[in-house]
Amino acid sequence: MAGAQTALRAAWPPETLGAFAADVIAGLTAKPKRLPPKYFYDAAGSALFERITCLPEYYPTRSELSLLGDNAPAIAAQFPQGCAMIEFGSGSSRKARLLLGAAASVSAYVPVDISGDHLQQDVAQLRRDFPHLAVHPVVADFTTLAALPAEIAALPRVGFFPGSTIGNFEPHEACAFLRHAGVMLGAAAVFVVGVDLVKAPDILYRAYNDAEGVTAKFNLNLLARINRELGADFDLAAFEHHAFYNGARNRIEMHLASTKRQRARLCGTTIEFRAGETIHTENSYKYTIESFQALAQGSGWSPLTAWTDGLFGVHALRMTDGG
Ligand code: SAH
Ligand code: AVI
Repeated sequence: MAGAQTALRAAWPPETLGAFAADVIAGLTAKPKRLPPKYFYDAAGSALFERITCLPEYYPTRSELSLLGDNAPAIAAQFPQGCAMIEFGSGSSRKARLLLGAAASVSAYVPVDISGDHLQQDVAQLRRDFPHLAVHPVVADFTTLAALPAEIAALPRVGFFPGSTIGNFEPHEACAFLRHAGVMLGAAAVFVVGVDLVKAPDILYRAYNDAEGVTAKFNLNLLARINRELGADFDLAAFEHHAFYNGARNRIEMHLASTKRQRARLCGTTIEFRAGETIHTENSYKYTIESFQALAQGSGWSPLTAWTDGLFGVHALRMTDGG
């Protein structure tokens, strides 16, 4: 361990390592070990997430697509004429297409995503399919994004945050993000947020432990990415995907569990693992319609409408005056 401490000091300060390396070293030297879920989404991780959305066990995408498809005209009716729609964590923009198809009021679309290659590919197709729409992609971390494209400065704004990506925040972070989005979207903005519902634990368990093992690959890709980009030597065969429902906290937890006592090297640092020790890679919080509305209200947003099929909720919120 003394060697690891020395190596760790040699690798600091974090600004010399880049944000990814710094976050990985900070997370893997913390107790318990953890990694930020935003790093799942390199090109390989984004492709694996797209496969997850098609799995029979992963109901959230099917539910939300059908809620958006059925209610797009009612949702679009809330949008001001000539508005810009800003989507946070747009992925394939598949869900935005449903709203864009129903909302002639949207004149500009700003997909924001951390996964740059994925975003550029989808934007090219979107421009072909919606030739009258101005599309301004932004490759950025939406939690720290300070400014939106200058081209939409004069337009009223609506926000779109589907997929229950808000569930990947701790509740206090979700509150901070909703406030941050409120500042970016401006007074009287409408915000459409997709949120997965609390439900029977066995349905949740299966959604994150699919029979084909795609979610396991998505989880393990985080270590594969660290090997690829930071030259680490994680033995992927010696880590297992663990996902379970933590009922006390209404969240699915994903971990990578070390199957044996082992060590890995990255950026001059040695990380030691006990047999069975885990890296906590993701939380996916589940809300009731009411608990999410309470969170939104405490974060400067008034609930307008919620559409649900009993599995998933799509919420329309309006910025609370002075919120
Ligand atoms: N909205 C899509 C994709 C959800 S997956 C859907 O509903 O199916 C989560 C998406 O958010 C991914 O595309 C990922 O790249 C992006 N993402 C995750 N964390 C992010 C962050 N901090 N900043 C920007 N994008 C992020
Ligand atoms: C993007 N996010 C809402 C997904 C979720 O369900 O928490 C990510 C995911 N993790 C495992 N499967 C899907």
